Amino acid sequence: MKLLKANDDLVDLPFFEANKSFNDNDPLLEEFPEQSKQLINEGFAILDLVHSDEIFETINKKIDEKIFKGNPKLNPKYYHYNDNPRVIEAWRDIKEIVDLARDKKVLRFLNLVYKKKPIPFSTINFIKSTEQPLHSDYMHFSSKPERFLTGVWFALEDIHIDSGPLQVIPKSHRLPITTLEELSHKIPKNTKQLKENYTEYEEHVRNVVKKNKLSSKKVTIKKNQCLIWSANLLHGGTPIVNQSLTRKSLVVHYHYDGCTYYNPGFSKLSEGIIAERRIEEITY
Ligand SMILES: O=C(O)CCC(=O)C(=O)O
Ligand SMILES: [Fe+2]
Repeated sequence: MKLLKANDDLVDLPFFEANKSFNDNDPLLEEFPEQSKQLINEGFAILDLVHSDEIFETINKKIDEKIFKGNPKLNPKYYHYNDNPRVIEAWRDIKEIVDLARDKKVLRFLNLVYKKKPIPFSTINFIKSTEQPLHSDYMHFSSKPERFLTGVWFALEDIHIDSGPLQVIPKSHRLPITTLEELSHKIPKNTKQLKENYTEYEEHVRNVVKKNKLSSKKVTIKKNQCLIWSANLLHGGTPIVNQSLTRKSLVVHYHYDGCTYYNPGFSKLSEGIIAERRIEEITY
């Protein structure tokens, strides 16, 4: 598989993304021996958490109330691949989501891996599979220096194999970052053009996976576990086999202190166009 490109701004990348080894006495290796290895080599890691059952019951109840009785804030329609809602930024109303986004173990792990303070800044809640095609979240949330982005997918119930679990492509985090110019795209002028670009990007990802003969892995983690993926790891929601099954989960995205954040869908770095993004830290 083709690894990082020369122009992938190797300077100042997160340590593990630049293929540098951690010192033997680095607290990361002492505190998280398995998970650090997994993240470095495979691009994702699974952490066990220690919350009470109550927190999951409360979040699931409040999300149901938002969806069925309230007026939930959703991702735009063009980022939905079925009728299942993607509820965004529910942390503003549901304190227990902040508890998960600021989970001490998750923050400690990310801090040790990236050597910068993690900043949770976005949440999405799901009750069923999105069936979203493979993609990297770095196509949505980019940073300078590059690759200071992590996604954490919290299982809010035990995930059933037939519910359309999340899939990941192990080792795909090592692939070069895909950019608008690489796909010969223009900066979109409206959401229709944005969607067209994105659909081509999804096709590009399918081809990359095929060409590199990469395989996919379904993630059936349990309540009180979370899956952590690095910036460029390909992942998506698999098709639902049994429509009666839910797949309650929460994604939190983290950037890191002291970086610049930008939206790559509206940026062209070769022309010096960077669509900077302000982020708001998720706190109480
Ligand atoms: O949970 C899923 O099906 C995919 C979610 C996802 O990829 C995301 O929100 O970034
Ligand atoms: Fe994603």
